[in-house]
Amino acid sequence: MNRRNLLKTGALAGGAIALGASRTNAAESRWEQSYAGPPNPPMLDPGLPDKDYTPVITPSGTSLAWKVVDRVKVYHLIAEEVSNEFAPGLKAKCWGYNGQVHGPTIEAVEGDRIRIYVTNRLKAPTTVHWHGVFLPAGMDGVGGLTQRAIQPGETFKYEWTVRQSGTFMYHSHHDEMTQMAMGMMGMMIFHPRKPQPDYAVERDFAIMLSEWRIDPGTATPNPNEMSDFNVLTMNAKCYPGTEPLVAKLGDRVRIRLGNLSAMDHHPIHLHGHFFKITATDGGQIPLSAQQPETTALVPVGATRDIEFVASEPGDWAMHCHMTHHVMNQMGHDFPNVVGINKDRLDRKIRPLLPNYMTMGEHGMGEHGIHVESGHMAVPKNSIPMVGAYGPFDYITMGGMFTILKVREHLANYDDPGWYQYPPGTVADVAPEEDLRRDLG
Ligand SMILES: [Cu+2]
Repeated sequence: MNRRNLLKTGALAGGAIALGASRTNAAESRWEQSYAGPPNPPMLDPGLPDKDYTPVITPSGTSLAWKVVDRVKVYHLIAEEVSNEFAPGLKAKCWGYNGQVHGPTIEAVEGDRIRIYVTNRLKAPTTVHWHGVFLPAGMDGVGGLTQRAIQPGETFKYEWTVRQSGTFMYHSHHDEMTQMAMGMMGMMIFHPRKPQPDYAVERDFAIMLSEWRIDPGTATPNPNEMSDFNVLTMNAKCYPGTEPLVAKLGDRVRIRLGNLSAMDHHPIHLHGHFFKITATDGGQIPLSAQQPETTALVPVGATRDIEFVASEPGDWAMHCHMTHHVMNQMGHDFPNVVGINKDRLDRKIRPLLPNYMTMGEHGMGEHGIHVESGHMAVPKNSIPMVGAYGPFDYITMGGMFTILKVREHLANYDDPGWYQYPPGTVADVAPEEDLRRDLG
């Protein structure tokens, strides 16, 4: 039962006198219970995929498998070391769950009784906290406060009845700074038991935003970093490693964004469409309060659901709008050389460092091209600071960048490749006759 229904069925809706009905509702609803359902929700039969809900898509990831034992949905999370490829050319030893970084998306349905076993195969103790979730305090997973830590080799059991719907997250809540920097997090989606008619979408994506410090040439994230993150990821991938979001023209699309970065909020910007932010990890946003946006700021420790109709064919960028968050392994401790002729400097340094090349007199966009064309060596296990070749030219973005691919015709939702632009619809060199006519 969502908040609106709770209001409708509660005594207050019927008791409101005509004159002050809206004011009474507003005043009362400010003090509604701080959870969507009753305190002891009835346990319902397990909600089933494609019958009670449409499973979400976790680009570059999966949902956690479950089985039913005596009407209870049973899940098994295994915390362990996992080698993660952030993008071709960059791998690191991270900590994740069930062989994945981040952990698989956990899906359930309002009213489900869920039992989650957590096995710790790390060498360090850990716990799992269920972020934004209403549950008995002893299931909250805060190391030291609500439970003792799960020691290496131990398996703990978490169990509660799902009394809400929406987009949530899970993450380690023991030695948070280290364990979350190493990747120990995942998305958690509860589908409504009786969805409103407008809940259904054709494409429902879940994306976790996070940030890492991995020095070029090393293969372990550095959890001690506080400000200078150099690998910015969506589902633990940085562009060009991110999987595109594919939609058919006219599809209703929901993107569930979560942010468990150590230190940074991310304004996620979508090209070619507007969307509405329909929910946070606190619940649904009333229709009357949803405004059209093209950028959703996702603060650390929060989720945002954005929804829109994929109404324009094309390859549309979706990325964090902080420009340093669409860079890969960028260092920031070098002088500003924009506009400086660096040839003399390079000639002086090359006898000492044969491959030396000062970068940046025309900006950083050229860096990836130099690397890919072999002019410039990068350390082993590192990626160029910027993106990859696109259909026209070099895409000078890496990091927290992906592509929404909207197509008129699709046989399936596999990556359809680059968009084929209708003739005459691509910006290009202006023809002489146009220049004469319009600017002459
Ligand atoms: Cu960002």
